[in-house]
Amino acid sequence: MRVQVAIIGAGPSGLLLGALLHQSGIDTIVIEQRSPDYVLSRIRAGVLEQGTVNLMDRIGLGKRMHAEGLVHGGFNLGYRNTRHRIDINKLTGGKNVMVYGQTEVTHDLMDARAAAGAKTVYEAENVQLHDFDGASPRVTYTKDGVQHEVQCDFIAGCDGYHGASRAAVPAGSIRQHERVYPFGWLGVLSDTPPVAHELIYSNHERGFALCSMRSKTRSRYYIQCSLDDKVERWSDQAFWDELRLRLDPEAAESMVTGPSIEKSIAPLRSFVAEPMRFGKLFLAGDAAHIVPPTGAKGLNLAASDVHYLSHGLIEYYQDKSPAGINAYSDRSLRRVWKAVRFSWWFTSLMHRFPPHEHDRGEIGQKIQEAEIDYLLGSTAASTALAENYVGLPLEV
Ligand code: RFL
Ligand code: PHB
Repeated sequence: MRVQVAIIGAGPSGLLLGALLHQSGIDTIVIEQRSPDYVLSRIRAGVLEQGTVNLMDRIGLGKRMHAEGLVHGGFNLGYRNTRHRIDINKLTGGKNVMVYGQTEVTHDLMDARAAAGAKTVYEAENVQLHDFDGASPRVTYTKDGVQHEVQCDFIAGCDGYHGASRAAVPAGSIRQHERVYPFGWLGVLSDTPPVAHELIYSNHERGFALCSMRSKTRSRYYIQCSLDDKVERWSDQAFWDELRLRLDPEAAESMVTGPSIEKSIAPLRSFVAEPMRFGKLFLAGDAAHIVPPTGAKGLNLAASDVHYLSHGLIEYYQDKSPAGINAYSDRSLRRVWKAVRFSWWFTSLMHRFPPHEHDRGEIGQKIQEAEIDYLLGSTAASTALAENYVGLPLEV
């Protein structure tokens, strides 16, 4: 088989890229190693920036998102038993975020791709990338015991942090930057009404907690946990008890608990691979970079990568100009590094660090508290937080 662009991975970045290219008449195949149900069972992001919302609108998939998504003009910082509202709408001159789960975004993209009859292979095994440094890239995979080969002009590596695409790049051609944080997040999804109308990010001496949601009847909560913690150690009751201890009295009092429908632990890391292009292979989304979830930036960065990459590829096919694809890596990385900085900063501000951590101990804790005090008392500092939270502008 031959296509113009072979896309590896049917997460948000792969499916979004597929939709944007399809809209411009560019022929693609999406090759995914898991089943659609497996992809949809991963509970991840919940907060979309305006730029991500605009992309969904641009491909005609905004209808359900606007009907079911929740528009938030602010969020709360919990600190010393008090909730402080960050009015992101006012501080950014009218910008908001949209609470609409990654599962729903992926669902909408999968349905649209199927309806358009675009080529998608699920449960592809042994996906391998070949000759992307030459004129004729290829992707091979096995499906139901039969080996297949796809010839293409370009390969988009949208297969996440553990995927085959970045791993196919020779070690000498790629620089990798990484920080692993000394804690993880234990997350619970439950069919209970959210504790508050907007998100609460809570800095607490027992550890960070986040109250988020998927709808008015479905909540998503996280608590900071140690890296060696195990999900099996946390009964639902133990989770609710610990979460309650980390919230202000009003939130603790009004929290509605119920059985968890998903419970998982995620480690936190910052990671960037540079560059994001190797000959005819482009990396996008988590395949190229990871941020800790505190700033809600991962999915939104995947969307901005795909925005730049789709522009470059469309320009290549329609105007015969390689300018956009040549600029892709630098353009994306400028935005990526700013989100890496913001996510690192917000993570450092909100979590409890082990005392032996570099630059922590008692003085680190005191500096963290001074910074929160400063943030809550300074319009300039709150504006910087709000500006980053709603998402920095996309270059055109
Ligand atoms: P994905 O979603 O990992 O999708 C990659 C796809 O590639 C497939 N794959 C392969 N396919 C073929 N061959 C191979 N060898 C393959 N290896 C892997 C995988 O099965 C998968 O289907 O990457 P993508 O598309 O780049 O999307 C990135 C986002 O998923 C990620 O950045 C966000 O979920 C991060 N994130 C958040 N981002 C936000 O913008 N806002 C949030 O509120 C937010 N909250 C979160 C998060 C991530 C979290 N976890 C669990 C890490 C909360 C959490 C807890
Ligand atoms: C979520 O709802 O899963 C979520 C929201 C905000 C974050 C991270 C995760 O910063």
